[in-house]
Amino acid sequence: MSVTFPPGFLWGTATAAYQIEGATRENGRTPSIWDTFSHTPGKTENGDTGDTAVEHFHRRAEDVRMMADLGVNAYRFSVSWPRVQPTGRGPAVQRGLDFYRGLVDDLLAHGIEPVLTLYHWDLPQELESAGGWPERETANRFAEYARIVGEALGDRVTRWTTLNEPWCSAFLGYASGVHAPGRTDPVAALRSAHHLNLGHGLAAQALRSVLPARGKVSVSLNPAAVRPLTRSPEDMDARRRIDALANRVFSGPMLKGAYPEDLFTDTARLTDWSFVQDGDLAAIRQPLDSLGINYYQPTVVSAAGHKDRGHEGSGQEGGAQEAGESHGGHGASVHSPWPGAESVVFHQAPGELTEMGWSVDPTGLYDLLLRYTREAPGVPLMVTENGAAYVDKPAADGTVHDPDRIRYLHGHISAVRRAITDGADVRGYFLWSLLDNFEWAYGYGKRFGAVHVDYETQRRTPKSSARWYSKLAATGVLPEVPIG
Ligand code: IFM
Repeated sequence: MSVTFPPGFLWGTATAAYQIEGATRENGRTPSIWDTFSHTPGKTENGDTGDTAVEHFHRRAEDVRMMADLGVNAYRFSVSWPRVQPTGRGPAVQRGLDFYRGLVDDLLAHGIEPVLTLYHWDLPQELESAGGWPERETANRFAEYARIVGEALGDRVTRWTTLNEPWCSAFLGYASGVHAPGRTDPVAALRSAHHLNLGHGLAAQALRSVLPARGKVSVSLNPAAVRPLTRSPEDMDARRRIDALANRVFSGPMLKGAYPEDLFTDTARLTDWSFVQDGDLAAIRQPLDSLGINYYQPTVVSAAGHKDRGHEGSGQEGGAQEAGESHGGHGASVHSPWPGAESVVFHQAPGELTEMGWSVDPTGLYDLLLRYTREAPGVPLMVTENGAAYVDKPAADGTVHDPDRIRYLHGHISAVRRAITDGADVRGYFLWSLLDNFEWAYGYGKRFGAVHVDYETQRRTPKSSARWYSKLAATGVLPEVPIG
């Protein structure tokens, strides 16, 4: 029986500014925390940086034409804050805004809906030097930047996302230090989580004050599909702790206007949370026009004492959803990204692994879609990231075959369809990623693209998964997985 999606479903691809644009010193752009971090010896694989990335800044028109050839009807991209507002305060740089206006116009001219993310991790370095996300002022700065971009592009962009994966910004950036700015201070991470929440709420309000009535505001979270290793009370408690730190720390204030009490208890020896001020929770809980879910793999946890069966308690490898887990990757850090839950042990979920070492398990996506259907009633969902890294090598004739990725996508997109059948209001799916790109601390070694990039020549070659995805986008019917 064919697997069919509702008419009007968005079939998109996704990228982020620092991972693809390059041109980091052009037109007045100043360094972001990722420029500083990637230029610091030892922080990224091979010392890779986003200086050149895949030259999207200069190949924008070609890349949009390629998307149009693939037939996708949406494109999720992020705006580089330091390209638009180099110091993170004050007036915008017109040439920075012009780049994104041109991109949006190109997309619209090809019938591709722009889905704009304001923050995909590239904080202007100047704001980090002034304290970064642990400081409240950064949330105010973010709201000002949101207003600037909203005013400039609100006439042509309908779908807006405030933050991408604030968990990574707070806990990989400030606790484990495997992401920029590379700090290892658990209290700074908790403060950052709150100020990212506040920044989301203030930015949502700023956007709504300048966007036309059709403007839609969202946020993309990377919730962990956390499973206990066993049903023992200890393992169930490990699950609860990680659920609080990975998921409810954001969904609590954003959807319910409150932090979970157990999070306060679990972190009481670190902080009294007095940085949460009167009025903050009301500011954070803003109506959402949709909720973005990014998903890669499930997270299996147990209480301490299971080290024989699991990975080290830092949770850097093989456990927490997507990045919680192993974004940081290449092994430099021994600091936990889980303040107050450092003793929890992370286990590899069973099954096939991608090149990231992440397990292929679409049921985690299904579970999350049904969970957020319950927790955010009436709020449509979008899968704003899903995909996999594999070793994709061009064949002698130049073609790139990636059957593993097709199988991964087929399994996960089938899970989305099952979730819709079971009551989830999912309106779109965005494949991560359009192009092979800079995979943060892993550098260019991990390829997530549906389109292969030869990093020497910057030549783009759609992989077989891109062709497969294009059939899906054209018909709304899930194509079979080719044999062999
Ligand atoms: O490349 C990242 C992206 O920037 C955020 N989500 C996960 C992707 C794969 O690791």
